Amino acid sequence: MCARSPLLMGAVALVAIMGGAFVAVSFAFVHSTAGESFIDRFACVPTQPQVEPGYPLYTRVAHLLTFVYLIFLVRSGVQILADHPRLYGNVHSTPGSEWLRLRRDVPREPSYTSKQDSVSVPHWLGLPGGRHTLGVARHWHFLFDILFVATGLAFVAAQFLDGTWTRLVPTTWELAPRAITCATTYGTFDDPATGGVDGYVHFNALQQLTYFGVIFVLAPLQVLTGIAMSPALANRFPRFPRLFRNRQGARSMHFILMVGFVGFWAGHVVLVLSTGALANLNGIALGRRGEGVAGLAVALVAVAAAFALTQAAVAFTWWRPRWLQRATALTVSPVMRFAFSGEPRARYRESDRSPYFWRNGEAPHSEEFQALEEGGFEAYRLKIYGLVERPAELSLAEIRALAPRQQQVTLHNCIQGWSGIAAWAGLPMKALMEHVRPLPGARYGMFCSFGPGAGGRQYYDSHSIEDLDAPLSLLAYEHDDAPLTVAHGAPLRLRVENQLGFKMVKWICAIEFVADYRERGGGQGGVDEDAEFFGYEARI
Ligand SMILES: Nc1nc2c(c(=O)[nH]1)N[C@H]1C(S)=C(S)[C@@H](COP(=O)(O)O)O[C@H]1N2
Ligand SMILES: [Mo]
Repeated sequence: MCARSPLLMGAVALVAIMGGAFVAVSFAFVHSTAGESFIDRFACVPTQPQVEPGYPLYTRVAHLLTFVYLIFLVRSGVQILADHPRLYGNVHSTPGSEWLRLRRDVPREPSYTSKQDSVSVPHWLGLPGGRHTLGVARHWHFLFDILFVATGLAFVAAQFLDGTWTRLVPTTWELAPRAITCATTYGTFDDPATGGVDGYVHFNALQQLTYFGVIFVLAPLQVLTGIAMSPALANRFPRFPRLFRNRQGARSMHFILMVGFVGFWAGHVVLVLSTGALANLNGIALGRRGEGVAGLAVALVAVAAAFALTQAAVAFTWWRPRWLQRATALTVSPVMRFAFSGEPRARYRESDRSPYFWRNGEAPHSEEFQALEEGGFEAYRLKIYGLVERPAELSLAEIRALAPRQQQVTLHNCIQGWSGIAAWAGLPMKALMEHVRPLPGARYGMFCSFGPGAGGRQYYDSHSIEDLDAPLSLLAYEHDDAPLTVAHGAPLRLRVENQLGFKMVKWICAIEFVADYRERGGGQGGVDEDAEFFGYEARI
């Protein structure tokens, strides 16, 4: 709380000061001689040719749907943010370098994990609310992404087909000075409509510019910054995340654009209500003119229903979380597998390494593991079994001897939001598989951990043979030129560079090759997939 309220108060103060300054400047401008001649020259009237007055049914429906989608997206987005409530401009996510954070300094003890760093969200704000519920929040977010993009594309296509795009798309630079006149008109608490601009027939210049910006700039940028956070997409198009500097730049911008959407709503609602609410709402909700209360009634019902719908989604989340998980597995995952494929490569230099590398996961505390650790892992044997021609039990020395040590400097992407660059060295999974020779029926490798996972179960996860065969899939025994520490997963931890961090099992105890991961554990492929409902395809 202590960290939060100054931030909130600061934001409120900033908005108040900027609003006050805007009003003052508007009055000064309107009453100056220069201002008067400017307004004479660039009136707040529209610049587009006359089209059919009013809003066709499809516009009203798209408007309503987008409103509902955005509530889903903002609420689930806030939930995802709360899992790592820090925003950075640098890709290292170094504590202390945040430009915005809702969390105190990172404690110095090496056992502190990023999961402990997550914060709780109220159930009326987040979707679904609570702490560390981003697994399910991501399903809502991705499902509504698809709806949002599909509806947006259909709306824009319809606008171009029926010619009403001229209401939105600027066709002359004069729109900018005219929009200034509109803004100062609002700033002096005047309504441009009294000057003869009827919003039902024409948007004024400021409306046109703003709506155009939201639909054709803000929304596409929001999609681009969202997918720029995918490790798999970055492997295929390495220059793409650099448009936003890096993964954290994209994440920061995704947040700023969200604030932009919410700010637009606030301004939009205030202006709709303060410039003839009843007439405006009849136009927006019913597509007709008039002063009746029908439009207001429909709008109120729609807003209440939209909020009720998202609250129902909160309840649905814990009623049928598997359905939610299945819904993205059927819709989002195939798209991700197709579009976000591409061989991972190590594109970083040793000098790019992060000064601080976040840690995650609860270290093993079994007596068996403690004994292994005390003996310097001399007695450790990695068991490889299941659908393989030559099952094996290998000591660390044998693992080192199996193939030349491979080193790679890569970017790690945690599902919670942080990232970091490190050098990992170890045995390529490819070399290990050449040694044990998976049988033709083997399709997945299952990695179990000595450490505990969600719900007190043993941590495990799995990968397809294809992903394990990639040149950068590694059983790491070194981290940044030193033997792997227990904090980072000693004696062995996995690297699969086109996936999110949770798929990279630490403190590996054994590898089993199977025909289908559904036959093991809770059936979802990993402990986080079983207990936290994470999606199996962790490419974004
Ligand atoms: N056994 C085990 N492995 C694990 C986890 C865990 O909780 N238990 N967390 C995963 C997650 S979410 C991440 S981001 C990475 C973090 O690796 P690091 O601690 O070396 O940074 O480990 C992964 N491997
Ligand atoms: Mo993670």
